[in-house]
Amino acid sequence: MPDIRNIVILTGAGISAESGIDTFRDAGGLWEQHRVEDVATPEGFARDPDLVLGFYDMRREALLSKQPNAAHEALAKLDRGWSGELLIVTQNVDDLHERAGAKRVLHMHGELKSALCLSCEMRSPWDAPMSDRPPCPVCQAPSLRPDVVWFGEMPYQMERIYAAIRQADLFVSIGTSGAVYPAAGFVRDARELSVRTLELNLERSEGSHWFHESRQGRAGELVPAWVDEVMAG
Ligand code: BV8
Repeated sequence: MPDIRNIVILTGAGISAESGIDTFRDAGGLWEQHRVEDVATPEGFARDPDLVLGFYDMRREALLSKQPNAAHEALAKLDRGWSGELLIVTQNVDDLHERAGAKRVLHMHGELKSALCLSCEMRSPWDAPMSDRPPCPVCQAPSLRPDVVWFGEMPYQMERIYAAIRQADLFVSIGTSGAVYPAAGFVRDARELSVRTLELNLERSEGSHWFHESRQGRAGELVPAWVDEVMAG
């Protein structure tokens, strides 16, 4: 890859699929079992907090038995060995990038293992259920919600993401359907800034036509191969 110094990587549910974590839109995925508006919106939470807390309790509990896969490991290897700028912007709320050893990770849609208190607005590391309304570790109020970004809520650290894209030489999208904004629009922002763009995904996505190059295959195969390629210079 010619003179690549600064890289932004966007990951989606597809990078965790081979770890056994359901994606959203594949057959049998999360959105097949639940309507988005019922479990991933503030309105859904207000309407039925038990349903929403139970949905995230189930996903948080399932995550405890999952392991990073070869794709997460490869990105962690890149993170350790890359002397230029690198930012892994993940739409995923799992912690598999971190458990593989990646450091330069940004969770734009929050994390299953974080709790947000509706009373004191503080965030706390969290890996237990919330359905039993546990006290906030900071203010003790029984008012914790999952620290994830629901539809209609502002994703986290958007300015930092756009700043990284402005500095990037390469934007790589891995395992995402390109269906949800603003993440799905990053490739266009990159193109407008003459950043080179690459997609690694099981199948063509809604945004494939925006990429200079789009490779189809499993992340567990494509990502390690691409990391070796980019580290070889
Ligand atoms: C906002 C966290 C603004 C929670 C998630 C009309 C037009 C355009 C936009 C909108 C619109 N109406 C509303 C909007 C905005 C809305 C949106 O985009 N809606 C869509 C449905 C049209 N967006 C929002 O609301 C966002 N906020 O816009 O705020 C704002 C402005 C001012 C003030 C306030 C607010 C917030 C969106 C965030 C929602 N939260 N997740 C949780 O996890 O429960 S979204 C969730 O789905 C993910 O985080 C991700 O972002 C999104 C898409 O999922 P993917 O990761 O792509 O997974 P998916 O299953 O779809 O695809 C998997 C892919 O992997 C597939 O392509 C598959 O082929 C591939 N794959 C499978 N296996 C493998 C593989 N690839 C490789 N290897 C494999 N083995």
